[in-house]
Amino acid sequence: MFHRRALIASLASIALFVTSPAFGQQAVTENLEISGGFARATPPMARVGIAYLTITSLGEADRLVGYSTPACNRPELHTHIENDGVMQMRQVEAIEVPAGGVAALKPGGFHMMMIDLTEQLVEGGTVALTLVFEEAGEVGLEVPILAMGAMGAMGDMAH
Ligand SMILES: [Cu+2]
Repeated sequence: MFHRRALIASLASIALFVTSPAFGQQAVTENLEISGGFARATPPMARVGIAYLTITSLGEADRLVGYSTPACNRPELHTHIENDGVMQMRQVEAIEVPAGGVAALKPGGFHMMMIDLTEQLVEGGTVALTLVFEEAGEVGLEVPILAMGAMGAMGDMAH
């Protein structure tokens, strides 16, 4: 009985998300909440784009192991490391979402690198992302394309 109520409650929250006028920028699973996502606009001939989002664990740990998007041919997960005072990007196998904690993909840190773009990312548009988690499986959402250099709601470091 309790289980069924919980199921109905979670279905209701999914319905809320789908009918939201905000392009489904948030996604919620049994264990994860994905919010604050955005991509940065690119110049016309750019080959590479970048997207950020925040993944919150509602209980269990999980790992973001990849993603796909129609916007590029080579989706990679990256981090930034400082090497002799120079910030460099490095591909990572996965991004850990700690139990009950947050994995923040944000300027200066972890990010989704969209290599070999199939289209220009135009400010005001959206990018469809399918995140792939070790436990939660595939989670789809659509993130807005903000201005070049956009920092998002809580960014405070340069890319
Ligand atoms: Cu990168």
